[in-house]
Amino acid sequence: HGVPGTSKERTFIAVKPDGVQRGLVSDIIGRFERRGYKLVGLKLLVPSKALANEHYADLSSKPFFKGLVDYMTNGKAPVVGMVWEGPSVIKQGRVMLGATDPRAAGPGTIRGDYCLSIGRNICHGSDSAESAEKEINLWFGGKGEIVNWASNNEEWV
Ligand code: FUP
Repeated sequence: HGVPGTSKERTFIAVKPDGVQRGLVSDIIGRFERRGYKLVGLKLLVPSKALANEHYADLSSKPFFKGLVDYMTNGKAPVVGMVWEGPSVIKQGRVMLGATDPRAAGPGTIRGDYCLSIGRNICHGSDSAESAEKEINLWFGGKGEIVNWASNNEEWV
């Protein structure tokens, strides 16, 4: 899924339940659209425990792991999962999200503009080519869930 280092690079971005509850889905999608990235995957779901456990497998030994998985899966609000494509989208997606701890996130970033708590930091973005590959397969592994389409904003006059 995607070719890192090219215009076909892809990353997994999610609006977490607090971001959906707060009505920030359109803002977050809009920022990626206006930047010029291409939306190639989009779904609304309450993730299963199995999905959230696998998504955060690297953090399974952390004290906040159980609370993190519960917050993602308890169904009080769903998650919006997305795959975005374009040049340097993995790195720039993280820049657009801002630091994991919102208290360190700069103004103009999603977290820097909208939140203060690390445990409710609104959004997720893959942190490397390896995690993008893993997360896209995990969240969008079904046949036809990613759409390859030709956007018209890849070359300006
Ligand atoms: P990120 O790659 O930005 O998602 O950051 P991490 O993988 O380090 O953390 C994943 C999620 O765990 C964060 F989005 C929020 C949560 N977390 C906490 O709740 N407390 C912490 O001390 C660290 C992370």
